Amino acid sequence: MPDSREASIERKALSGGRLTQAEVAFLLTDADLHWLGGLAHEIRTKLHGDSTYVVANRHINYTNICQNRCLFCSFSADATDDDAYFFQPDEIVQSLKAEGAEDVREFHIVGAIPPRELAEYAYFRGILAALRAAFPEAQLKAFTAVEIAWIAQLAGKSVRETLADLKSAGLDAMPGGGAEVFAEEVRSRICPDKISGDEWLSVHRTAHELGIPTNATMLYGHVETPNQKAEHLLKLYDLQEETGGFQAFIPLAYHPVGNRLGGEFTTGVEDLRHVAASRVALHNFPHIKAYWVEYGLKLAQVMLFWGADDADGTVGRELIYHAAGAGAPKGVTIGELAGIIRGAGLKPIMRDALYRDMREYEPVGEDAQEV
Ligand code: V47
Repeated sequence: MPDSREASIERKALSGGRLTQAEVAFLLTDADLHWLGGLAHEIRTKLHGDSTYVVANRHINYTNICQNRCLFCSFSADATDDDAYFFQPDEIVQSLKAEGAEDVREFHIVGAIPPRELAEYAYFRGILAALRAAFPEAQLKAFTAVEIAWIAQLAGKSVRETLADLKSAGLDAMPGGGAEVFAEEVRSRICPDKISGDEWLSVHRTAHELGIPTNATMLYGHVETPNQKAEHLLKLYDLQEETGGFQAFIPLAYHPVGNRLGGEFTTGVEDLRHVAASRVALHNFPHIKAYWVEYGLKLAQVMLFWGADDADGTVGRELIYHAAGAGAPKGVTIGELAGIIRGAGLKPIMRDALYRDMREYEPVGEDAQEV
């Protein structure tokens, strides 16, 4: 007798096999939510037990001046807008020193696509070099594939040469932003000026070949179809099979406030389904993040039982989601995050940007709080 659809998915997800596009679309739409969550939790537990990862990190959004102006983005500005800003490397370092970022293990550095008149190649290299010199203990997870493609154009070099040079300046890893949904029909509606899905994948492939681990994302809840999301996840699955260079996948729920695209917030049930479906489809990715900034701390805590094993970090001062209507705090302490994990009966493990230097969180002069 042929496998039921659920049995076929379970077999592949638990013992290593590529799901079909129809199977992934089923997970994203009609699959029973408890069955899906149970399978996602089984994969998470097989990989990590009750370990749940957190990092002391800071988000650095070096500029919001962007020539792409994606319709879903509430963060970007024109150079002439009142809220436009552009930080120089020494300003970034000074403000981080002023707020006491000495314990930070990961800087997450993402900005925009500033026009050629404003930024030359040396500026981007300079951000990495300045942070590396000022915070030698911290790792630099910097620049999405979209930024890397633009920085290479500014440098007048190939993506490979540019990444190799940025690595020599301190680039340790790359974040997963800018992926959105790879399908051209979606990109032409929500981000027509952004690099294509294939170019995004190609930058990540090159990074992996150079020994730079990266993350991946998918922005859902706007104009996309389940099949387009399934295709997106499977392209990521295939690249991971080829290179093994992805560390984490982060599902990103679209936030509709303050942009030209408009629309609705996703529901909590849709969010649970997307995190769980990602865990099952991307069973070859080591980590799935519950990025609390977009979901809020309580839903992110629940996601730790729906496939997520990583609660991201303290974040510091997030701007992209807060411009788009996020209700979560802008940053939390490592004690608060650890308390949320312990409050769920799981074990908080401190990590660095490369998932090294792992140790269980112990409160130091700061009480863990439970949510
Ligand atoms: O690329 C922009 C998304 C991303 C909106 O790699 C929006 O560890 C929802 O990639 N509604 C940036 N999403 C965030 C990101 C990220 C976050 C945390 C960790 C990591 C990682 C990566 O935010 C953008 C875009 O896809 N975004 N505007 C919006 N209105």
